[in-house]
Amino acid sequence: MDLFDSPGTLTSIPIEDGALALMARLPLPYSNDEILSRLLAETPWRQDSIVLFGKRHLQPRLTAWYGDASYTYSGLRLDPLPWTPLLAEIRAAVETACGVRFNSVLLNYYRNERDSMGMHSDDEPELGPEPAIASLSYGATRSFVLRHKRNKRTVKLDLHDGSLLLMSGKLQSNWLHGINKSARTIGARLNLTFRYVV
Ligand SMILES: O=C(O)CCC(=O)C(=O)O
Ligand SMILES: [Mn+2]
Repeated sequence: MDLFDSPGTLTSIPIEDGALALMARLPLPYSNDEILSRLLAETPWRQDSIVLFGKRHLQPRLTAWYGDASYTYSGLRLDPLPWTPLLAEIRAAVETACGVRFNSVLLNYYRNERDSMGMHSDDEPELGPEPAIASLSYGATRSFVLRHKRNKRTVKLDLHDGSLLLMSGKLQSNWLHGINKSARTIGARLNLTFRYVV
C-alpha cells in the first residue's frame, strides 16, 4: 500500500531497535502553503551558535523554541516563547494524530540546500527514556537520514510537504538522525519537532 492512499493515517515503518510511523498529510483546516508562509512570517527566527570541539559555529539553519518549559539543546539553554494560536492549533492536531501529549516545539527553518542538521539523537534526560517526538514538515522535500549507532546501517526517508513523522520507543537510544546539505538546489523547508519536556 502506498502512504498516499490514506494520507491521514499514521502508518508504521518497520525499523529495528526503535519505532517510526509516517502520515502523508496531517489534517488541518489550512493549506500547507498557508501554514508555511504564516509560520515563516510570524516566527522570531534566531541563528544560535553552538560550540563543537572547542570552536564556536553558527548553526546552519534558523530556529525558534516554543513551549511550557525551558530546554537544553546541544549545550544551549532555550527559553520558550509562548504558544501562538496557530502553533497551539497545530499542536492539538499532532496530539490527536499521534495519541501523545506535547508541551514544546522546536521550529527549524532550512532556508536552502546549504542548511542542515548534524547527526544527533534527541536523548536529553528531560525528554525521558523513550521519548515520542513528532516531526512535521512543510515546504521543500528533504531527505531525513537515520544511522544505527552500533551496526551503522543507514535508512533514508523523504519528508514531504505536510507529512508527519513520529519517532518513539528506543529510536533515540539506538539511532542518530539528521538532515544533510545537498549539492542540488532546494527551496525553503520548515520542520516542527514536538516534544514532551519533563
Ligand atoms: O528537520 C528535521 O526533519 C529534523 C529535526 C530534528 O531532528 C530536531 O529538531 O531535532
Ligand atoms: Mn532530532
